[in-house]
Amino acid sequence: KNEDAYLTTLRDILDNGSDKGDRTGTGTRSVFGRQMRFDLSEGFPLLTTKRVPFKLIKSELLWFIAGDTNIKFLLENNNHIWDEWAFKGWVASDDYQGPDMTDFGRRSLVDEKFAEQYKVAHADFVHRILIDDSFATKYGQLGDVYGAQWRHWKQVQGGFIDQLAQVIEQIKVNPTSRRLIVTAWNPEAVPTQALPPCHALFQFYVADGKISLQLYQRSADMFLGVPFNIASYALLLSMVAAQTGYEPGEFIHTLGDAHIYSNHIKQVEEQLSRPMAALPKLWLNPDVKSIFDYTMDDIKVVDYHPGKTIKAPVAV
Ligand code: UFP
Repeated sequence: KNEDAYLTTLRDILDNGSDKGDRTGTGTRSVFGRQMRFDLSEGFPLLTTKRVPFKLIKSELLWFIAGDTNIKFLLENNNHIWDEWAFKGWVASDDYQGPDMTDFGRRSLVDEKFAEQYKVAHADFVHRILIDDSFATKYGQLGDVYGAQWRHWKQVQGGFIDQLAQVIEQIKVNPTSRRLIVTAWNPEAVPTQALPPCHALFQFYVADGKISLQLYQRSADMFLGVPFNIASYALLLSMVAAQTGYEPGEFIHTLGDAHIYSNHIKQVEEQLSRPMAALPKLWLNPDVKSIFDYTMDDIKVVDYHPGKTIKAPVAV
């Protein structure tokens, strides 16, 4: 019930996880292969044991659904969750003339003077994306991230596949299908990607008037990433349900490497000590007639009464 599935998995990792090194050099406690189930009839799974910023989840999902891969839309919505990936490209380019930003993520955690330089360079970058269209076109572009894979998957023989439009059409005309899949994992692209897709593949399932969604997430930052991922896919499921005429059933979150970073352990303990509140409700504007037509105002979470935010450093 509520967010139990999430909290139980956190506890499981703390108790049973292996200490494991990782790409970022931070170190993790990790388990392999877990599953969390959220029945959407019990409420919308936006965690209540800490505040999760739903606005960011909403704008990011609308950005994916639009097939957009340029951070400009996110910045216009005051959403900075993808900034680092675009910033990386900018500071590595010949056009960048500022102080050396190599390894900016880790250095800004340990070096205060550098952290200040990074803050200035980052603010300048964001500002230029917002005011300069040609700069945004060149340096706001993230390449093949979710929006591209969901809406315009590149075919080997040329042309594109709109996986999201196709899967929604298939749900409507062939709801018993066992092939209702959208994939983001492209082995040809992976070697060129700064961040290969974490949410690699999802599948829909229709029975008893309800539609469910299962996600396979290959790598799961349980404290910072996963609360976003749960809400994002629960929202996607709710939107697809609304557009295909089914009730939302379960969001099933299957995890590959499920980890807690070593610098998140204290925060996790804090969260586990907190009481759960009732889950909020989701409101979707019933007048919206296509998954591609939702705007920020058409999606709202109501009766959300979470505990305070818990801050933790992001591993990049
Ligand atoms: N991560 C998530 N959810 C996401 C996302 C990233 O948990 O939606 F984009 C985390 C998982 C991991 C890191 O800690 O980001 C990605 O690193 P790697 O590619 O080495 O798995």
